[in-house]
Amino acid sequence: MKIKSADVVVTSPGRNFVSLRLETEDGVVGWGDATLNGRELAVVSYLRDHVNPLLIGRDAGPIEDTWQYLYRGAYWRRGPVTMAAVAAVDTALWDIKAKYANMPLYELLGGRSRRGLLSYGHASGGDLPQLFDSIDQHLDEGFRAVRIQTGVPGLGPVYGVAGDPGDQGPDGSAGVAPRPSEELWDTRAYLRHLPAVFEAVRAKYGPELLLLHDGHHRMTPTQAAQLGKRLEPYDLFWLEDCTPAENQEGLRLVRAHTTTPLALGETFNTIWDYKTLISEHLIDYVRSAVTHTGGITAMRKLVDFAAMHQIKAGMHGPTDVSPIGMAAALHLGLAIHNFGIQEFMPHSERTLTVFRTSYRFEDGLLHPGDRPGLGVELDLEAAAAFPYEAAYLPVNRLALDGTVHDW
Ligand code: EZ4
Ligand code: CO
Repeated sequence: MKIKSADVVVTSPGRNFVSLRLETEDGVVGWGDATLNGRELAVVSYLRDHVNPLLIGRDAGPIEDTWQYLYRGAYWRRGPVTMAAVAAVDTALWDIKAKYANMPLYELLGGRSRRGLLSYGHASGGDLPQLFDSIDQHLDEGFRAVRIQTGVPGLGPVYGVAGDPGDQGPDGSAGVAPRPSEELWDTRAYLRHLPAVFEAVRAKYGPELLLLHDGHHRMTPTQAAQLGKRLEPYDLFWLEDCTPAENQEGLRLVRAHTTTPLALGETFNTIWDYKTLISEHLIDYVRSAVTHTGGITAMRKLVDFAAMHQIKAGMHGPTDVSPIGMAAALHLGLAIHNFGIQEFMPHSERTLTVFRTSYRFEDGLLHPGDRPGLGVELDLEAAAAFPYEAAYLPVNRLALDGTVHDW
C-alpha cells in the first residue's frame, strides 16, 4: 500500500483548518489535522514544501518508522509547526491502516475501555446571570461537566475564549482582523473575583456538577498557589494552565500549596515538555491535542507515561482543532485506560458541511462512531467554497501599564 498522493487542504468555514489528505495506490484515503491557530500557513508550507514530496511512493504501513523518519530526519527537533505537520501525517496513516482493516480506529488501538467519553463544555458569561444561562444551556444539552469562565469586572470580555475569528474584528465588527485584537488584564482583580464566582455556582447547582476552570497561563506559581487554595472549597475537577508551564519546576510550588487538581499542556508539543511535570506528579491531567503533539503515535506514548504516575488524559478539544483532530482524540480516548475527560466545543454547522463526521454526543458522552478509520471525511468541493482568511488569536496587555502579558 504505497502512498500515491499527498495534498494539503486549507479551508475556512468560519475559521481556518489545515488538513492533510493521503491516498494510496489502491485508492484508500486517510485524513490528518494540521491546524495551528494563527500560524496556519507555516504548517502548510512545512507539509507542502518539505514533507509531502518525501511521502510519495512510501509504504503507508510502517507508521512508527515514518514518524521517526520525519522527526529525527528533520534534525531540528520539536516545535509546534514541525509537530503539527508530523501529527497530520501520523493521523492520516492511522486512518488508512484502520480503513484497510475495515475497523473503527479505536479497535485497532486495542478496543474500547468505556461506553463513551465524558466531555465538558464551555460555560461562559460576562456576569453571573449570563454564566448561569450558559450553564443551564449545557445541562439541557446533557453535559455533566462544564468549564466556568467569566468576565472580570472592569476588564471587558470573557478572557481566554477564542471566538470565531470570521465573526469578530478588533472593534467587534464583522470581517477579518488584519492584526490581533488586544485585551486588558489584571491578575489581582481576577484573583479577587473568581472564588466568589465558584461559590455562587456551587450554591446554585450543588455538589454533583463537575466544574473546571482555565487560568490560561496568566499567573505566577505564587499566584497559582493562592488561587488553588482559595478554590479548594468548591471541589474543582481541574484548574487548567495555571502558569505558563515552560517552567516545569514552577509547578512544584503550586503543588506544595494546593490539592486542587491541575491540568496542563495544550500549548506543548512533545513528551519532553512534560518530563518533570509527569515524573514528579506535579499535574493530574495532560492537555495535549493529537493535532499539536505529533499524532496518535506520540500521544499514546505520552498518555502511557502519564499512566505510570496516575495522571490522566484530558485532551484539548477547542474548535480550532478540526473535526479530524477531534475524531483522533475520541478514538484514542476510548481505547486508553487512563482517560479523564474530553473537552468538547461543538463545531459550527458551516464547519460540519465541510467535515462529514460520524462522532456524536449523547447523554453527556462522546462516541467516535463505528465507521472504518477516523470516521471523518472532508468534502473537497464544500471546502473550496471557503478560502483561507488571515486571523490571529488576541494579544494581552496589563491594564496597569500596557506590558504584554500571556493571553
Ligand atoms: O485558547 O484553542 O482550553 N482551551 C483553550 C482554547 C485556546 C485555543 C487557542 O487556539 O484554552 O480555547
Ligand atoms: Co485551555
